[in-house]
Amino acid sequence: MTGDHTVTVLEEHVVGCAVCRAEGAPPAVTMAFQPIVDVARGRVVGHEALVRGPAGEPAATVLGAVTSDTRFRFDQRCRVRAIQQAAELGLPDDQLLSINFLPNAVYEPATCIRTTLAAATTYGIPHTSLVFELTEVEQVTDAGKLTAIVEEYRSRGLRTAIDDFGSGHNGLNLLADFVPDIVKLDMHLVRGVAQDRRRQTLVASTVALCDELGISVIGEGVETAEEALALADLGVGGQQGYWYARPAFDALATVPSDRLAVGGRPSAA
Ligand code: G
Ligand code: MN
Repeated sequence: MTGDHTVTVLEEHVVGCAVCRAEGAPPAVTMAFQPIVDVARGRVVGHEALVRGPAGEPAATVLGAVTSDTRFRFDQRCRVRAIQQAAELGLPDDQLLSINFLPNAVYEPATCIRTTLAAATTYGIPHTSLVFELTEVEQVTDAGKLTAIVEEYRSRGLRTAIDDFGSGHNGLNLLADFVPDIVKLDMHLVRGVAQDRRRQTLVASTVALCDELGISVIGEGVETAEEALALADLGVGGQQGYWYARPAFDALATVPSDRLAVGGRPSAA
């Protein structure tokens, strides 16, 4: 398939980066895509690319096979794959493509982004459609580098998000170092939010502080109508989770129309 050939060419063309070129082959990956809904506008505004093994193995299995000798190329491979597959599945120009990245796998921001942008150009995905999600699995070892990455990405019209906000290493302290475009609420805050005053307080406070800083909020892992409605009432404008659609491989999943918002609130159907 020409797509695979192009991925290999792009990966080998990790322009000027000796770090990537020196690494061994990372594990093979494929991507599943899960839609992100804007509940006020009642429409899908983007898709998150979620890494899986070639036979659909879960993300944890794939990530577990990444070593310190392959992490830079692994990160590059995931970005290129996500862009290639999203293009093949017909991502519309006005929808975002959200890609997870390992901040500690960025060696030199300007060089590391070049392969990603080359892939976007090759596959016809507008650079401004790309969102980079900073995952919480690793502590960012160098806050100065993180700021440099975000500034480099922003100067190229790309968006950044803090993933799993509230869990692991992705807490308030990250916002002290840089302001992303998007904060994604960890699903632990979302689970049962409709019945839980404490979670409601945490979500409302996060929305308020994000409003103040000009950051959009997306709730992750929304599984029920009650969670969807409670989040909408708390001002969480973006939502993602099994309630809307499960991650899919063969197509960009659609969201049943009765689950899209009506008048700023998702329908309870
Ligand atoms: O860490 P990150 O948020 O990028 O990963 C999200 C993970 O959660 C993915 O592996 C995805 O398949 C899974 N996921 C997506 N939606 C839901 C959901 O509604 N409930 C649960 N339990 N998991 C979800
Ligand atoms: Mn993510």
